[in-house]
Amino acid sequence: MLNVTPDSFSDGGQYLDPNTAYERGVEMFEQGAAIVDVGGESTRPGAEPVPVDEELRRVIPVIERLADHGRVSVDTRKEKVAREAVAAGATLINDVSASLWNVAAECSVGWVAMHMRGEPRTMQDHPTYREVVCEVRDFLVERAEAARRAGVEEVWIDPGIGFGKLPHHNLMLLKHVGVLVESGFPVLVGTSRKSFIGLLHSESDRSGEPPPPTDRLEGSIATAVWALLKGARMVRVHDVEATVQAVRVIAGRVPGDVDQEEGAL
Ligand code: HH2
Repeated sequence: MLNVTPDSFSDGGQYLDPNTAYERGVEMFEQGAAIVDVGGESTRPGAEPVPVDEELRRVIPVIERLADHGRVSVDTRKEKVAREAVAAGATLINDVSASLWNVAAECSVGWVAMHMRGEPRTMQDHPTYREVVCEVRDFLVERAEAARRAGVEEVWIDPGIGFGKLPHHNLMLLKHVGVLVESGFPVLVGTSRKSFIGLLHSESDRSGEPPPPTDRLEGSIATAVWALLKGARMVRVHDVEATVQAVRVIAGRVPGDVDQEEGAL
C-alpha cells in the first residue's frame, strides 16, 4: 500500500510529496509487490472524509507515473476518483465501501469488495455481530455476485480487518478465513500493522503497552502468512520486502530447484 495522505494510521505524511510517493512505489515493485495500491484518503477509525478534488490531487500524479512500472490499484470510495485513476493507468479498484462495482464494470477493470460496518468516522462505536464470519461472508458474496452479473471479471473479496470490528472479530475472521475462500472468490486480507496486532504484541511486552504501528512487523507477517496458508490469494502490506521474503519461504521457491512444488509448505 502507498498512502498519499497526511493522516494514515501508520505511514501518514510520509508519502504526501508526489515524488517521494512515486519513489516508494517503484521501490515496492522492486521489492516484489505484485500491485501497488495508491490511496489518498485515510480510512482509519475516526478519519474524516477528504473532498474529491483533494483526493484526486493526491493520487492521480502518482498513479500516472507508477503505472509504467507495474500494476497499480486505487484505494478509494469515490466514483470520480476511481474513474480518473483508471484513466491514469490503474487496473484495479480497491473499494472499502464495496459499492463501486458498476464503475469497475464500465471501465473493464478489477474490483475489490471489502466489508466495513458503517463508515470510518464511527465504525468502531460498539460494532456487534450475531455471527461475524457468516455475516461478513454473506455480505461479500452478495456484492461479488452482483459485480459478476454486471460484467466485472476480476472480483476480490476482503473481510475488512479493523473496519467496524473489535479485536475478537478480527481474530475470528482470520481464524476462519477459509470460509471466505470456500466461496470461490479470491480473497485479499489486510492486517498490516493494525491495532489488534499491537494489542497482541503488548501481551509479550514487559511494559504492557501496545507498540506503535511501525513496531508491529512480526505480527503483521505472522497474520499474512497465516491468511495465505489458509487460502487467501493476496495480502495488503506496508512492509513489502520483509513480507515477500516470508512468502517466498512458505512458497518454497528455491532458486534452481526443479522440484518446486514438492518443497512448498
Ligand atoms: N485497510 C486499510 C485501507 N484500505 N483496503 C482493503 N482492501 N483492505 C484493508 O484491510 C484495508 C484497505 C487501512 O490501512 P492503511 O491504508 O494503512 O491506513 P489508512 O486507512 O489510515 O490510510
